[in-house]
Amino acid sequence: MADLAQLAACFSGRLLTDPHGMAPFLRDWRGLWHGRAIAVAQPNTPEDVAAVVRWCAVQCVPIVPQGGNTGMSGGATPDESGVAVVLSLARLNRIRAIDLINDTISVDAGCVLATVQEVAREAKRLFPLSLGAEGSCTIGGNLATNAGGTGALRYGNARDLCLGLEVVTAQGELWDGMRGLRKDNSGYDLRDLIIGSEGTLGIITGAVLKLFPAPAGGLGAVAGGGAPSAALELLEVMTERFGHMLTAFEFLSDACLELVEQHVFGARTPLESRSPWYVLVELSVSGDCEEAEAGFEATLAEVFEQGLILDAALAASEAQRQAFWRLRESIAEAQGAIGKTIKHDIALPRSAVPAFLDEAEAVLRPLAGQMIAVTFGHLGDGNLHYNFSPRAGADQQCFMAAQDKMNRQVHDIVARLGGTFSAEHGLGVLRRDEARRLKSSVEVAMMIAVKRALDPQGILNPGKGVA
Ligand code: FAD
Ligand code: 2HG
Ligand code: ZN
Repeated sequence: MADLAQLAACFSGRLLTDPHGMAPFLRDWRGLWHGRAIAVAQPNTPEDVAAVVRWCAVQCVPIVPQGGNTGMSGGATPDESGVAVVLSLARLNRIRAIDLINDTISVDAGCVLATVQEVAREAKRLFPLSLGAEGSCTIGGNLATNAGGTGALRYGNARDLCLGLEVVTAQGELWDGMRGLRKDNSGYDLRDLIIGSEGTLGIITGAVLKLFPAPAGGLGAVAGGGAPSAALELLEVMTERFGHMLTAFEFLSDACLELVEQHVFGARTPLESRSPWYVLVELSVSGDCEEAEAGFEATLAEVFEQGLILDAALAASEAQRQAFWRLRESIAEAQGAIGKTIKHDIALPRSAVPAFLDEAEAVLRPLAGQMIAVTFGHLGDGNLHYNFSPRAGADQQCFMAAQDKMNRQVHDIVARLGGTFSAEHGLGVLRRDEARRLKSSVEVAMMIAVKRALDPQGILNPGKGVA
């Protein structure tokens, strides 16, 4: 039996062992996964994180790193065995430095994403990672999952926004890789190995992040259309006309809009008519906002004339633009409000999206009486959340029983069309078995070799990810 008094004495911070205090750390936000742990450690500094890991390494105690606990794949929840320590990074929340000449910000891993965005804004810069959970998720969690979000079309995923990392190894050593370098070919890229590894290869304690010029303004429009292929044609037009000004191209079906209108207070479509799908298009403007707005409006009118869209609304104010975003960002919450959810986080070459939607609909048609498709996502990145909810009155357990088979059916179509079953939320426990089924044996073997080399005892987030 591990000596928790010894653990408590080896670091500064807080050690929770009472069931009430530990409870929020032992379940995910959807309530889909529940686990047990011997303790929740909340160290104050990177050195304290290293001390906790050293203690765990000596005792051979598994560690489950946790940031804001907003993950979608169960990666931050311990298993039922009750032998792990949950290692919360939330107290590591200092902004360490901002360098406006290098355009970088150095932060502790437990900094909340919205705080980093705000500090950048105050310095007249942009930190462009943006997602619905930004008020609670942490930079460490964003990097550990290589989060995408709504700005990835223009600025890339979390990986593309990170120049350096500070990491505690499985042996409890602190690696200082806090380099603000845009070029560095001095060996294997350990930073990129840790990013996206979901706490299975090392614990991120700090990061150097890229900053960008803050745009002078933003323009947002919601447009409705018929066939999804028209949404892709619209994307092509917007890219040709506006290039780098195009910062988001988000997709939602009418079922999503209905859900949000029903379950999110004050949410209302800005459009006069209903359409099978909608896109939320955002342009960021650095020069003349009025000229850009006129060009945006003229383009929307043109594509309407061509029949690519059936209706459109351009935000007339910043408040209206925010209201458009609220419709999009509230889908996860609205879907949660009607019960259990089957989620897919797939990505395809954008050109293959219409074929995927047709094929998946045909394969899943026998289930249509019991469940509603809630399809939305980051169409600009080819990333769809091809989700399902039970129809009103349907048995939730029966609904969830369909999950594994449905996952396989959806992922097989995705694989055939050259896509991936895991785009931005990570594998966690949700997609671990699918990773083993769908990845080549060569790829899995290389991943297992990396895991064994960096974490030979297998104490970092065991049971999560492919290895
Ligand atoms: P956690 O949930 O605490 O952990 C996630 C994983 O990272 C776990 O495996 C955990 O062990 C590991 N981890 C956490 N911190 C560390 C660390 N410091 N070192 C090593 N490992 C660590 N994701 C997107 O990509 N795009 C979206 O648009 C998006 N929208 C979302 C909207 C909502 C409403 C919600 C609830 C979630 C959304 N997500 C989205 C999911 C997304 O993965 C998380 O919000 C975020 O990236 C996870 O950060 P976190 O701090 O909450 O991590
Ligand atoms: C989003 O894009 C998030 O809103 C959540 O990634 C996706 O709820 C989901 O499946
Ligand atoms: Zn998403």
